[in-house]
Amino acid sequence: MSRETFYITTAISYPNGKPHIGHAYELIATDALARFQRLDGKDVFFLTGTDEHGIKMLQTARKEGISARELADRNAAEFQRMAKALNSSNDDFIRTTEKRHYAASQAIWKAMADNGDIYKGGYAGWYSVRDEAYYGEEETEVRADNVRYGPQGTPVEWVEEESYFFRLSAYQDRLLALYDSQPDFIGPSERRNEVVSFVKAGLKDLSISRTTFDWGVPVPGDEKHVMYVWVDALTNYITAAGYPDENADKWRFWPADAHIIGKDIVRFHAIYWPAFLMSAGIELPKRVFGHGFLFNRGEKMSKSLGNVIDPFTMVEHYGLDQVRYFFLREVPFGQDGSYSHEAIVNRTNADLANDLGNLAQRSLSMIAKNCGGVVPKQGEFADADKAILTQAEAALATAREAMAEQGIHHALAAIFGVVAEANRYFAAQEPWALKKTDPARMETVLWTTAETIRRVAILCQPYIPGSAERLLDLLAVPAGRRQFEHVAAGHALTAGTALPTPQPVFPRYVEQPEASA
Ligand code: ME8
Repeated sequence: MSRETFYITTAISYPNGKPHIGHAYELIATDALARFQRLDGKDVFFLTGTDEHGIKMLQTARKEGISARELADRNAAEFQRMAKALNSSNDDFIRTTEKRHYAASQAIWKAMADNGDIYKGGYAGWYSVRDEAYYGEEETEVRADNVRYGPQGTPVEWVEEESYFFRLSAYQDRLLALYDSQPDFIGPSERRNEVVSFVKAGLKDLSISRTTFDWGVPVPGDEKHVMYVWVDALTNYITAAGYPDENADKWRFWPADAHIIGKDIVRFHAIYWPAFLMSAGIELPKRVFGHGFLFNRGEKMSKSLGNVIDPFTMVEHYGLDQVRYFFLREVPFGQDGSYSHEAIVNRTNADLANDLGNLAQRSLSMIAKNCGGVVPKQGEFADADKAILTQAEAALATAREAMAEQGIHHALAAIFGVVAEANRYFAAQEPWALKKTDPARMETVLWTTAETIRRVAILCQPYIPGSAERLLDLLAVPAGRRQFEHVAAGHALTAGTALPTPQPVFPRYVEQPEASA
């Protein structure tokens, strides 16, 4: 029987600059969501990539005295390097300048045109180069600096050109019916409410081609025009699934289960994208989730790092799983969050180094010293043993529910709730004192602790994959027994299994003396 599929995407990033922390955040979160479903037995396709067309790319390239393609090549390589550095498990990396993407973009254009939804007209309006979007006059304002700004706070200019239009206005009722019949289509609910009121206010037809530059996908049949960058950008999600070849192997993944994007581009994904797909007769994605924005709290991260730190420097300095853990645990997914040196150090030292790391190191060292370096024998369980083992097993169901609605921080809270409880258990049972008074009971306590760590480590894999793998190695858990189905008691540690020498997995962050300037 074929497994259930799960298709998840990030936004595709503009490679007009190097990747920043916001890009890293989105990729880490989406990676955790993808890994979770893989560990839960699904057939997963996880896509990320770069959005390489549009006037913004051209302008940056001109400023740097290179071609748009050179700029795209250089920075797309940086985005790919970031995906590696973050241990992202994406199955594909799409670049919108690829041939396969031109084919898909032109195919969806033709399908929309065949449906009667594309017509030629003239366009004049307030255009923001930075947002790659036109705005209505009422959405703009002239500020004290005498410059007109759009709703995202970026400058707009008056642009007039011949343009093809998409009949977005014809989709108002169908979109409202979609939000109504599929309340989960947009998350979190604040984002949903914004979109619903925006659409209720009425939709204007959308200008979807440009003639003032040629850095884009040519409009089929009228090559003087290139497609508006958002038309081709959104299409990336079906390009990677093999569109327009509906017999492609990857087409089984469409419709996508979730598009994970930032809150600033929810409108494009929850209004334009479903309207394009309806017009082209293609199934709609199941969910669009807009996460929050990350802000540096404004303080210095450290003297040696300076204020602006890129994802590479951050990972090098704090450690990859520390960075992943911090963002996923600290920022409620869907809300804005801030980061600072102090917050990263506090969070990772408390949860990873102290709670999980110390518990593993202390219990495994005791096993190495007192149980001959093999998994100890569990005797009869006391209530306290049963309680912690049950809590560890139950964390899977809690995490599953939370992850199904992108509640990444809720899942981690449940898992690290088990870790906190296991620490209380270990302290209360005092296995070191049992060594003399009741060695059999000591073995049961150590077994219970190690087994709890096994369950927790399996559950931690989506978030801190490298460290979770090292913990599972220390417990000699075979590679084929690390899926979520193996959290269950039936796959528990077996007494007598030889264990490797314990090694600390989570180093404590120690403040380094700052070099004097
Ligand atoms: O919007 N915190 O590209 P992009 C969190 N090419 N997320 C952030 C962020 C921050 N400070 N800054 C940006 C685009 N993001 C388009 C997408 S999709 C078909 C086309 C998020 O490079 C942003 O919200 O500006 C978006 O989801 C992603 O990073 C890429 O942003």
